Amino acid sequence: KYEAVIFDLDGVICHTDKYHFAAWKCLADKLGVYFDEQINNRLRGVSRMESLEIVLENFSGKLTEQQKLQYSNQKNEIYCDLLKNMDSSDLSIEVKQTLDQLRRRGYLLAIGSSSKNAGFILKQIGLENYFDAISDGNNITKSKPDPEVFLMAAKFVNKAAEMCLVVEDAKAGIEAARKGGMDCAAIGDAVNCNMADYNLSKFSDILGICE
Ligand code: G16
Ligand code: MG
Repeated sequence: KYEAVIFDLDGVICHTDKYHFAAWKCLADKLGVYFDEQINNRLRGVSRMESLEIVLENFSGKLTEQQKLQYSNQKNEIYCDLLKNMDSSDLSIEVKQTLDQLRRRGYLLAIGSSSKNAGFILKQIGLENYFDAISDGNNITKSKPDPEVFLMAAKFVNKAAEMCLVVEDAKAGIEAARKGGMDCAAIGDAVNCNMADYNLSKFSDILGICE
């Protein structure tokens, strides 16, 4: 049924949540803003600037656009420093074997991530040059739930939306896939929103869908 699989990166291929949390927490503490894991969960799949707006919901002061940019840059510097801790051990054997198997079955494999750091993360976990295409925060103007990132990924692998299956861990990503006319499989927290075509209990379940 499908010819290409488009994977979200953070929360699907690997887990960068704890680094995002640590970096946002650092910024929030500096601003004297309350921040916890629950607020961090709302940032999944959302762009950096939109994430900052969510972090600032509990901030009473007013910031100029320039200050916001400065703060989001500060968060990103802390985050990128933490990403240096990642290595090939952050790519699970299950994920790697599943990807290899999909490739053997003839599927094109792409990344569809909101992150501007996708290339660096892929390099850290040893998947640099692995995917047939990478669509990420650097080639889009609107982030999830807008379908742009997935539509670009489909375009990069030269497949119509109906030929693509999206794998996502965030509600914003499931919405994006649906708006783009693609079927989607939810994994992790996204299973709870009950909006996907398939709910995966583990990554290798994709092999049951893409036979
Ligand atoms: C990821 C994360 C989001 C993050 C976004 C932008 O999206 O899930 O929490 O805000 O990237 O990241 P950056 O600040 O590195 O550009 P995805 O789509 O890979 O799950
Ligand atoms: Mg994600």
